[in-house]
Amino acid sequence: GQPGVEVAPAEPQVKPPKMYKVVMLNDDYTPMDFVVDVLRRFFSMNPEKAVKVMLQVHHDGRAVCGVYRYEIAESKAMQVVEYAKAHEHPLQCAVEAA
Ligand code: TYC
Repeated sequence: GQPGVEVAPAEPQVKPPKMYKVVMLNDDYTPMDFVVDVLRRFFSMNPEKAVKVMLQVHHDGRAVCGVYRYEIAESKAMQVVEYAKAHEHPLQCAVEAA
């Protein structure tokens, strides 16, 4: 370029982290009220949203509860399954690339 004019090197590209969905799965045994409690407790949903998502899982077999970075998604999924196990419910969730 122009003599004596320094051009700063391009900044390294800062890319957003890959995101992962926590997906709640239906089963025939976990009580609806318990699923609503889980959605409120672990995914900070208000009562209306929690009921809506619970019914979506009940009718469609699955629904996305939230999208997070990998470590957070895995941690939420594990906490939900452990909490359900502690209450003797078979509730399951899965982590999938968003
Ligand atoms: N299908 C369950 C019932 O009829 C309710 C349920 C909803 C279970 C969502 C799991 O992720 C779930 N009691």
